[in-house]
Amino acid sequence: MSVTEVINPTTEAVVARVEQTSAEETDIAIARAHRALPAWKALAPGDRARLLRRFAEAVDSDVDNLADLEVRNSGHTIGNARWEAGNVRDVLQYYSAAPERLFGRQIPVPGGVNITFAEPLGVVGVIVPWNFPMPIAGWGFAPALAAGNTVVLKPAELTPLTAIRLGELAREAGIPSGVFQVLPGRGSVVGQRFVDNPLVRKVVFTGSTEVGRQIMAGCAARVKRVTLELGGKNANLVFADADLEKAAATAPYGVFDNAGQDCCARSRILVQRSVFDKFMALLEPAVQGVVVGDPGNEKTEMGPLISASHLASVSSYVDSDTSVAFRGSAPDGPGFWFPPTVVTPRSAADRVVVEEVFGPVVTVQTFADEAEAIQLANDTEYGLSGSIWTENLGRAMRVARGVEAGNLSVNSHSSVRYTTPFGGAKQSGLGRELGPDAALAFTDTKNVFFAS
Ligand code: TAP
Repeated sequence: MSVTEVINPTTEAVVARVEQTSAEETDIAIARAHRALPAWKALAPGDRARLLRRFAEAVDSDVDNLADLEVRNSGHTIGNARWEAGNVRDVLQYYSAAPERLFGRQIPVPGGVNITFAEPLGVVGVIVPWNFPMPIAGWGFAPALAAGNTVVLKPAELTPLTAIRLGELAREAGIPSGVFQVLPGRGSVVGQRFVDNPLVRKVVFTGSTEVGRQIMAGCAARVKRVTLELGGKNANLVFADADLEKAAATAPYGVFDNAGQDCCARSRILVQRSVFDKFMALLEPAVQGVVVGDPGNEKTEMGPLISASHLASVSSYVDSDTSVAFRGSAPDGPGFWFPPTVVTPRSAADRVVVEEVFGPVVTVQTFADEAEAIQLANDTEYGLSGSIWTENLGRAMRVARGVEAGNLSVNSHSSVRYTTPFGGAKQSGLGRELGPDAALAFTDTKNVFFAS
């Protein structure tokens, strides 16, 4: 039995030791999930809905504990961590309405009638990254369970604690044995079995584009359904006619939230040239005002990075050649700290402009007009999210239609609302999560002809 030490990124102390699930144990759990299917699927929709609501209530009564675990395991600020636990509750509540709304259709045909049924797929494997352990898990398992599937979930090796607790809460809420199982372990072991074991009928993967490609290839070999939520290099477009004070005051939170470890981080600010100086003058105090420190403190706005190796990776983007405009602060001492950093790159080909840094580093470039703004925003292999700041509604509409990304916000940095679809274009992903159709995406349409 191999055991992983879970490290607190704020103190570098070991907070837990977690047993890793082996490939054989993963197969046993998948077989258990497969055996649990018929009863879960046959449950009256209203009863499945009631169990999901009980699961939501169990999460609600454990929000403070879950949040505390996330602060210690992931270094998330306590305010964010409470929101994240609450998001799992809300997503469960939202999809608890789905079992009773998975309608088929009745289609008139010659000689009889056709009826369609939304049938659950079977066992669904959910693979979660370390940056948002709770919400990303919930966005997968809640609609999958609602549609009558059973779920095996693999948290990231670095951040398994809240997922393990969610598994316990599901059991306490009465979710039947085998219906929702959390399997901590390595991606190359547990995650790979989700891809390779034929009893798993769909893989929901959130993580890097590189691993996503491998998952997609593995699923293609078995004609297995797959949803991919991958990386981002998102633009924050600020036009001269925008409310510049608001755009500058909120820009740090659009990129430095969760220490920039966010696929939706607006890590490329693109400003109309005529207001560049004014915008930078407003941005500097906003960046220096970001409160970086102990994530357990209610006033803290940004905590540490997840690990020593991730700190080394983020640091590699800012060296003595990098043109740093200004920086915020970060504590000394133990912990994987990196200060909020604003870079004015020398070229659009610089690594820091092209690659997903996944840390608190933002580049600022300029554009002349709408056409160049759209061209720069699209000059990336990614297409996940982005923001457009302008007071001109027509421009907002034109630019939103022109930017190739799955989720855009006008005069806001909001990215994910569980009531609306979420997902990426280009190399940012495949398929959509959340929104009113997500439970349906965990079903297959069965078409039955009845001769009259
Ligand atoms: P990855 O290294 O891709 O890991 C993501 C998950 O996949 C982890 O649970 C990992 O397990 C597992 N995994 C690794 N190799 C695997 C394999 N061969 N087969 C199956 N599973 C495997 O990403 P990360 O570094 O944790 O997360 C950061 C990335 O996620 C960023 O690119 C970020 O943009 C992206 N992200 C995207 C979104 C959305 S919604 N689009 C949201 C959050 C994050 P281990 O435990 O072994 O690492």
